[in-house]
Amino acid sequence: MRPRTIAWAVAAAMTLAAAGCGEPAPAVPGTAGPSASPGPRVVRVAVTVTGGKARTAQRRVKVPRGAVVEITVTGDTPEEFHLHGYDRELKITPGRPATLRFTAATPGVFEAELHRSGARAFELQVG
Ligand SMILES: [Cu+2]
Repeated sequence: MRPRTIAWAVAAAMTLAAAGCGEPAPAVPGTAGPSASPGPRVVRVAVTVTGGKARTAQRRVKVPRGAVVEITVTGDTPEEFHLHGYDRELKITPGRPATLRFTAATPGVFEAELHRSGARAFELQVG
């Protein structure tokens, strides 16, 4: 008798723990399925960065699971925008809006921050 179930449990725990900054996020499958509703909802978030400070209409953006999220970031200095959890990044060039588009398939609260200034942009709440 070999304790194979223990190895399984350890592997599962390690998978769940991998959610930190800079670590690769688990693959997020698309939401399109045979019973998908007529077109996903699109939620747009505009972020403006001036003087190292990020401004958004809401501090916490709530979206339903499965919605398409479109984040547009405009900055006055070179920046790096990072959405944790989904682990998506945007390189910001001064004066040029950059857009990130993805399907919010994973529920939870995810922090969006700017790496150069260290400022928190907003929190994305899915589900
Ligand atoms: Cu980060």
